[in-house]
This record gives sequence, C-alpha cells and structure tokens, in this order.
Amino acid sequence: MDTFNILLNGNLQAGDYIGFTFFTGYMSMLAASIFFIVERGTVTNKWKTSLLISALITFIAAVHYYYMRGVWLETGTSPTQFRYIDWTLTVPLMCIEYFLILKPAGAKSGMLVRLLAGSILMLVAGYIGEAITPEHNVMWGIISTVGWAVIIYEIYLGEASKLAASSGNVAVIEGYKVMRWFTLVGWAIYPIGYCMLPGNILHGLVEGADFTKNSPVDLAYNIADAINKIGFGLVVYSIAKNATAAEEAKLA
Ligand SMILES: *C/C=C(C)/C=C/C=C(C)/C=C/C1=C(C)CCCC1(C)C
Repeated sequence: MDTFNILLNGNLQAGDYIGFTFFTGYMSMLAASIFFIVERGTVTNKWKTSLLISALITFIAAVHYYYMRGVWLETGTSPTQFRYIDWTLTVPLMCIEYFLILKPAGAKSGMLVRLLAGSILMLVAGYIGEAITPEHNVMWGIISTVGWAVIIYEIYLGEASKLAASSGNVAVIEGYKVMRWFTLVGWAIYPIGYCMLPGNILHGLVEGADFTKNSPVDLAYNIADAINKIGFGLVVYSIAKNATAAEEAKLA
C-alpha cells in the first residue's frame, strides 16, 4: 500500500536534487515524444519512420523514468534494473536511426548487425558490472567499453561513415556528423558516471557522497539521457526537415 501511494503521489523532498532530475527527465521525455509525433506530419514520407523512432526512444524513456522516479523516491537506491531495461530498448533504436538515415545511400543489414552487436556487448557487460558482480566493475567496464568502441569504429571509420560521405545529400552528410558526435561525446558521460561507482577509478572524486541521497552515478546518467535521447532525436529531426526543404525546393 505504501509503495503504491508513493508511486502515485510522489514524495519528493526539498534537498533531493537527484530526485528532481528523475522528474524533469520524465516530463521532458514525454514532451519530446509529443513534439516528434506532431512534427512527423511536416516531413516527406521517407522521413516519417525516422521521426517515429525518435518519438519511440523518448517515449520508452518517459515510461521508464516514471518507474525509476518511483523506485528512487521509495527506496533511495539506484533503479539499475529499469535503467538497463530502458537502454536495452532505446540504444538499439538509435542504431536503427543510423541505419534508416543511411539506407538511401545503400546501407546493408550487416552494418546494423555490427552496431547492435556492439550495443549488446556494451550493455550486458555494464549490467553485470553494475548489478551482478559490482566487486569486478572495473573489468566489466573495460569489456563494455569494447562494445562502445565497435560502434564508434563503425560510425567514424567503418562502412557507415563511408556511406554517409558518399550519400550526396547535404542534410544527411552534415546531420550524420552531429549524430556521431553525440555517440562519441554525449555517450562518454555514461562511462564517466559508471567510473564513480564504489571500487572504480573515479570514485575518489565523490568519496564523501551519500549514494542513497545524492548518487552521482544517477545524476550523470539522467543528464546523459536527456542529451542523448532528446538531443539526438532533434538532430534526426533537423536532418528530416532540411532534407524535406531541399526536396521541396527541387520540385518548385
Ligand atoms: C538512451 C540511452 C543511452 C544512449 C545509453 C548509453 C549507454 C552507454 C553508452 C553506456 C556505456 C558504458 C560503458 C561504455 C562502460 C561502462 C558501462 C556503461 C554501460 C555505463
């Protein structure tokens, strides 16, 4: 009964700044979903799926933030399970965004498979290090980073980058560069947060922090999610808008 009440009514205390970010995360993900869905009507048909995927990413996150907020308020502990369930759904959707953007340039399913394989390795290893054997979180963090590196290689040096460069579409060429910058720089916030876990290499920076009230790891993840889900979606949106404008100019 208590659980139910807190989940429904909230129990946010004045000093709970991490709690604040769970609430703002929830609301902004929901608002972004509505934005992408409505704006879908303003782009040409071939871009509609990309905007739908952007909306699904933020919507899936909104639902998980709703639950994570509840766990945080009720227990004051990190909602690691919901976090990773969310990422397991949303990171592959981001890989699909890359695939859809590059499909007109000739992207093959092999590229998508490599991105997905990197994602799975990254997330499974991260989950083991964070939730199953936290005493070995350094080793699992390194294994997880290999998965991330597979993705970075593909989008900076691999087939994906070659396809983008040869696409002949200015909106795609420019937008793709911003997308991959999110995947390199924006995504780096996650491993930085992870390294603050007890026993990991950056834990010294947050030595005195009370993880049950002000978990720096959750703060990092919540900030990173807002940047990488809403920001990334907006980049896809601007590619779709620019490409639509270019197509209309050609027809006029
Ligand atoms: C919407 C959610 C996104 C974009 C989540 C991305 C998550 C990562 C890039 C996580 C990466 C990690 C490492 C590279 C090493 C340490 C463990 C992780 C899972 C935090």
